[in-house]
Formats: sequence, C-alpha cells, structure tokens
Amino acid sequence: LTSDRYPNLERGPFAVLNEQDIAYFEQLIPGYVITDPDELQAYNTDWLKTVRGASKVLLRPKKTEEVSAIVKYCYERGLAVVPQGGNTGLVGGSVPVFDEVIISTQLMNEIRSLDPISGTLVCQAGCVLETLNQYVQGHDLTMPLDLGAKGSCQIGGNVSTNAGGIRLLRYGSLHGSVLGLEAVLPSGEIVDCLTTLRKDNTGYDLKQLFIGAEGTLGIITAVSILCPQQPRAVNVALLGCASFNDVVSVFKSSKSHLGEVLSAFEFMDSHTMQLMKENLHLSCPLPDFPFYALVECSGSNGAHDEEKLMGFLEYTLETGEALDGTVATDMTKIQNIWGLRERCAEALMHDGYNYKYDVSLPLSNFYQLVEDMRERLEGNAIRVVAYGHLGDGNLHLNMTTAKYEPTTMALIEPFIYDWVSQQRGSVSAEHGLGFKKRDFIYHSKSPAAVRLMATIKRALDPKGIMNPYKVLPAGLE
Ligand code: FAD
Ligand code: S2G
Ligand code: ZN
Repeated sequence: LTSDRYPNLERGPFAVLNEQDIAYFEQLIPGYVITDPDELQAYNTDWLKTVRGASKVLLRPKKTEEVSAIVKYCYERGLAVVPQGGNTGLVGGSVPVFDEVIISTQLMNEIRSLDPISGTLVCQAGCVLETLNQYVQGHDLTMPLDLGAKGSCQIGGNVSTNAGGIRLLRYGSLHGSVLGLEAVLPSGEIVDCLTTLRKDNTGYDLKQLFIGAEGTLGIITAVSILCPQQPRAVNVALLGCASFNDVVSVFKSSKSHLGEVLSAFEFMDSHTMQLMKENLHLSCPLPDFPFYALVECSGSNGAHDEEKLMGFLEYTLETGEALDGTVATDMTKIQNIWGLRERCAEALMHDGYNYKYDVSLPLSNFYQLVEDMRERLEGNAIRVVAYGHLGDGNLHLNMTTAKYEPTTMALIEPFIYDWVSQQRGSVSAEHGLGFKKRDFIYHSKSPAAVRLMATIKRALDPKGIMNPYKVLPAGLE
C-alpha cells in the first residue's frame, strides 16, 4: 500500500483499524476517542503544514494506565501508533505518515510535585511548557528551557525531541536537566524511571534512551526535571554588527565580559530583520545593520548586571566589533527585542512554503553556508534568512516560496546536507530527524552507529509499531 503523497514509500505491514478496535478504545476511554475526519485534520497535519497523515482515530488518554492499555492492545493487534504532544515539531515526527493511531498526551497535564528546595518538578508529559514556567516561577524557579513554541509544546514532546531553545547556553541540554521519566514501552509495559535524585549510578541510565528518541522507543507519560532558581534580574542588549565575524567576536567578548551571568546569545542577519518588519510589522530599536546579536544576562543583582552589560557594550563599540547597540532593562523593551527573534518561524509562514534547516556548524565558516545557499537559490526563493542560537553553534537557515516548488527543493537538498556533512556538522542540531530528515542520518552518524540504533529500536519495539517511518532510515525502523 503506498499513498499518493509518498509514492515511493510502502505502508508497513500493520493492521488496519476496524470497528472492534474503536469499540475497545471507546470502552477504555469513553468520550476521548475522536474519529470525526474534520476534527482529525489538525492532528493529522504538522505545524508547518508540509506533511499530512490519514489517521482514522485520535485517542486522548488522561492516565499512564490508559496509555499502557491502549499501547498493549495496539501491540497485540499490530496497529501502528504515533505519540503526539503539542504538535509543534518541525520535522514531521508528530503526525501519522499513513493511518497510524494518534495517541495525544494533551489531557495528561497534571503537575504531581515540586520540591522548592531542590527545584525538582514532577509532572505529566502533557503539561504545556509555558504553563509549567508560570507555575514554577510562582516558586521562584524557572524551567531550564524556553522556545518560541512554549505556548503549545508539551514537556513530553520537549524531552522526546531533546529540544534546545534559547536557554541551552545557560542551563544545558535536557540530557542533563531531566532527572527521570516514566514511559510506556511498545509492549504496553510501564517503565518507572521517575527518580528525583540528582545522582543515581545504579545500572544503565535508561531515561537517556527516551530523551531525543522522538517517540520511536516508547511514550513518555511523566517527567522529573530540575528547575533552576529564577534569576532576579534579566537584561537584554541588541547590537548591530558589520559582519558575521564581528558577531563571533562579540560572542567571544560576551563570554569574557559577562561570564557567569550570560544566559543567551542569538544572532539574526539583515534578511531576517527585514522579514520581521515585512511579515509581522515589528519594529527594531536599532537602525539597519548587516547582522544583529541578541545578548541576554540573567543574574541575582540587576544593577550589577546592567553595569556589566553597559561596560560590555562600550567595549564592543570601542573595538568596532559592534557599530551600535541598545540595552533593555524594562520588560516591555526586553519582550520587544525577544519577539524579533522568537517569532521568526511564525513570520516565515506568512510567505507560504517554508524550507527549514536547523544545523550545527563550526563558527569558523558558519555563515558561508548561508551565502552559498543565497547564491544557489537566486531567483528561486522569496528569501533566504539566517538566524539562530549562535551560542550553541546552531544555525537556523530558512528559505520560502509562495507554494512548494520541486525545483527549489532540488537546489537545496541534498546540497545543504552534503555541505554540512563536509564540515562535520550536524544535519539537525535540535529539531530531530522525524520523517522529513531521516534519510540524511548518515550525513551525521556512522553506519555502525545507525546499526546500533536499529538494534536498540528492535529490542524495544520488535513489531515496529511505535512511530514508524521516523528517525531511522527506511527498513531499519
Ligand atoms: P510534538 O510536535 O507533538 O512531537 C514531537 C516529537 O516527539 C514527535 O516525534 C512525537 O512523536 C514525539 N512525542 C511527543 N510527545 C511524546 C511523548 N509524550 N512521548 C514520546 N514521544 C513524544 N525546537 C527546538 O529544539 N528549539 C527551538 O528553539 C524551537 N523553537 C520553535 C519555535 C516554533 C515557533 C515552533 C513551531 C517550533 C519550535 N521548535 C523548537 C520545535 C518544537 O517546538 C520542539 O521540537 C518541541 O519540543 C516539540 O514539542 P511538542 O510537544 O510540540 O511535540
Ligand atoms: C528557533 C524554530 C523554528 C525555526 O526559532 O529557534 O528552533 O524557524 C527555531 O527554525
Ligand atoms: Zn531553535
């Protein structure tokens, strides 16, 4: 069975949903089984509106035991499933490819506990990131990650994609801040690794398998995560630079001048700033420059940090690595500057079709890729914009056309992945491989590494029912 959407992709040997299955789910979670095609549309389509599945059923369990019973039934029936959180994923991982059963964690949004001393939060996977952040801020704590999708993405999806975001520079990866998790294996078995201990060296650290597995090894149902102290003071500077090398110099200076209070370092090029003005009518507090650096400090003493930030800004103006700059200390100005960076994805969607690349590259020729792509796509794209988490060596390179253009796509792939691979970069820095990028895994991982991943996948999911067609190349998943 192939679908007209993916003519060269075979549907796996999975069962086809029938009335008895629906009846079973109905008695298990009455009222939370959705089969209406119109209602299913949003759950079948990804945020970018680039991939669409044909699932006939959406299940919305509330408890781990319900997820376990559902998955056990699907395992025995041979029905493929796709775990779905906030459906803000950008690589087609969160929606069905064919008719997989969608299991949504949307209603699994209970906070179980918060230890205000250690900062350890235990909550269900379906808690929305922004809601969690508001909750822990009420206890003088903050979530160790923040991203533009915070209003919809869920902590289970964040863990499952090992989401990076704008705070990774300060608080590190979820592989460090997640202390434990509870998951339902493809067999339906519940694995309770929900420890709240910071240190526990007893056997393999199993939670790490699920962090970044993109729903291919099991369904995360609860997470325990370490929340840092809420910084007392946040200051943001926006600097204008003449060249990308100057942005890199500013980054280096920020580390030496701001040290322990540096909490974020993002960059945008002039094409990105133009996009934000054109598509969202946002205003920039600086005149036009070829590049912009967004520098955030978070500390315990506002006056001290502001003084440091002013000193840093003066230094960069003296050396000429920055041509202009502004420091924001009040919340409105800070939010305006952050909005210019956090709403890039939203702005791009107004152009039509978005070709989205999220790569890690050495800073030495980080921006060369952007220039090469701009030259290569001349006349075949509305725009080519570059921004990203420079502090993490993470470039977000995006091109747009009014509607999907195969000629534009053919100019981009596989050229862009070959380019990144030659620089020993990563073809997916933080968004994952999902469905759209799984065939490029060998551009960043050795055949031996991919074979080991396939061994682990088969050990946990011998029937391959858990999020098939994702992460691993066809035939290995
Ligand atoms: P979904 O999109 O629902 O799912 C993502 C993947 O995880 C899928 O493979 C799905 O099957 C799996 N999954 C979801 N829930 C579970 C679960 N409970 N158990 C097992 N598997 C599960 N990403 C970044 O890393 N950094 C950013 O800065 C960033 N900014 C973004 C800005 C915008 C505007 C948007 C739209 C997206 C952004 N993203 C970013 C991408 C996306 O928000 C993240 O990947 C996020 O972690 C996905 O969470 P979600 O709950 O929406 O997951
Ligand atoms: C970001 C999200 C979307 C994009 O803005 O940091 O991770 O446009 C991205 O790549
Ligand atoms: Zn990002």
